[in-house]
Amino acid sequence: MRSSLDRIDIERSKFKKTQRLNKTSRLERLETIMSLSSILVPTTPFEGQKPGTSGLRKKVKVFMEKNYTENFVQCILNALGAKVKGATLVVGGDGRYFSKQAVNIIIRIAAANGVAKLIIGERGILSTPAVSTLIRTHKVLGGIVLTASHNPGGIRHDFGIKFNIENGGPAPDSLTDAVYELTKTITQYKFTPDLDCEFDKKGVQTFNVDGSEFVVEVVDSSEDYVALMKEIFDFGKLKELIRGDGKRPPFQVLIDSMNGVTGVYVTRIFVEELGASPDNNVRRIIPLDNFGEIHPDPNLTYAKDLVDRVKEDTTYDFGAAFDGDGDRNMIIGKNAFFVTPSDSLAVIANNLQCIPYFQKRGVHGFARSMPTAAAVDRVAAKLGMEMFEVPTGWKYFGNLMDAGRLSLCGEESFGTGSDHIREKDGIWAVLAWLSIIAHKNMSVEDILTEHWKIYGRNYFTRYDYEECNTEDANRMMEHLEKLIANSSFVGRTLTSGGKSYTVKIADNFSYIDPIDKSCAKNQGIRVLFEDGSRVIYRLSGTGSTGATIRLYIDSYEKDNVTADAQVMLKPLVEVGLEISQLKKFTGRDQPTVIT
Ligand code: VG1
Ligand code: CO
Repeated sequence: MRSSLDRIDIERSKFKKTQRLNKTSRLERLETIMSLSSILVPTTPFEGQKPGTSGLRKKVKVFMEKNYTENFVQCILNALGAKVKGATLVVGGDGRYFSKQAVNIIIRIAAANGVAKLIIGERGILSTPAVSTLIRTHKVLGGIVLTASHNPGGIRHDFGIKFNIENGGPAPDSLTDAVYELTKTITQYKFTPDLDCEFDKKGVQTFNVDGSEFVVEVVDSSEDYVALMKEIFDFGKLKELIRGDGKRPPFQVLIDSMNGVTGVYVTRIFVEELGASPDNNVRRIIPLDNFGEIHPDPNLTYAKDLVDRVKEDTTYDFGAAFDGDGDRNMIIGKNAFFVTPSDSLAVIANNLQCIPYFQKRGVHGFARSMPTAAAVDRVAAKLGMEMFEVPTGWKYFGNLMDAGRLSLCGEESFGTGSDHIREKDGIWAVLAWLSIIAHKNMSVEDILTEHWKIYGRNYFTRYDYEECNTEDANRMMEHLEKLIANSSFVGRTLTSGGKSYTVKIADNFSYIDPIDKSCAKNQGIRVLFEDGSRVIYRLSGTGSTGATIRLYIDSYEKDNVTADAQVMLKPLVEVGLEISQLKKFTGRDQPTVIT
């Protein structure tokens, strides 16, 4: 048995060793033993800490208010209950303004609540898909993701916090509802004020907090994620595609990280692994805490810069962009030929055999969010695959994946992913597309045209009216509710631009999870027409100011598949605006974003 004096000696020698290590190389394993005590800090509730479609998003200044972030983090831990003691959590985000302060707050609150270990991305940087990967590979209780995703960053813009559960996916409604309830009554949070912990470099630090060991492991932001991508895809083939292989010239890609977190992963995967040129094949790959003052949202409006470049420089065969936290993707082909996310999902579904992961594991069902165009449904029907329609938000896919009934899913909002993790995954989607291109040896446009010839085409567009007056938006939704409740609405025919649409079904979408039977109500007004076309109205759950109205238009054409999308969709858009009286309620005659 060692005496306590022996133990003190051991601690001392460890401490000296640490100091030596600190002096010689801060990159080396960093070990600190320090005895610390936690305190209880009195606080009062804040209004409105209600997580939306994907976490709590507010202006940075709101998160900076005294105790605002602390309250919310404490409520997450309270909602998890006894499981928190001795647990491990992953922490990281897209590196936007206020991330480092938030990581420090989380470290101090987690330690005080008896969390045993935090796994933190270097400098607090982890893409949302990388957080999901780490939770799964390390088999931990969950992760705290610091991001407002595609919302702009910087001191004047947005910050966000969300919690992901054990399976790596966003917390279900039951948990976020519990967190929200707790935020209304919180009176104190636990805090370890003297805990100073660096997370700029890889290494392990050990602390003693209230007599228990508390470990912080700072990990490389991309290591586990890159390893996973290498298991899923054939990197040898992808490298041949990008570099050219003697028979084929290099397939010229332009990958745009939009100054978001994916820069870290794009550098590792596309430049270092697949041999893409750092000068010509990638852009905006240094993550900036304000995203260079752009809106890091990969769509035709906010990624116009990429679209213009690919249009101007016809040597490019392919372009892709991601959002701030790396879970969204946009795909374009030569001359900036645009692939709608709904079509992207359908094409990937139709070609999963090009990807080694699915060759090995088989394919077990597809899903899409309700407003996503139904193109993938046609692929599912042809392949005899189970097909699910869930509410907006990635959290609704998780249970189906865990139950082994879902392999591939997507949302019209530029989200695509598979059951390799429990988040949508931008880089994965691009690698999936490149795998399909390498396998089929066809251009993006030819792949789409071939697909439409087989399945017909779901022309799709989404009109966003951002930052509307909240009351106006609510009144418009109430008007729609009343309208569809009227028994004469079904059967009514609406005409515009020489086209007529007869209402077949109209409802407010609700969903019962097939696995845990939980029910999500009021997920958006659907108007479904006799010919299979659809108009959908929802209020966004990710904004931080006012209300954003989303109008989704999905129009199916069996034969006329290569017409101009905006021309094809105009009549149905007009019908959608007429039904909702959007202009009357909001005063808006133009959307702020069209995708
Ligand atoms: C939007 C999208 C939704 C997506 C969500 C989170 O939600 O419509 O499809 O899952 O953002 O994406 P809403 O409620 O604003 O329509 V992200 O990239 O924030 O994680
Ligand atoms: Co995102």
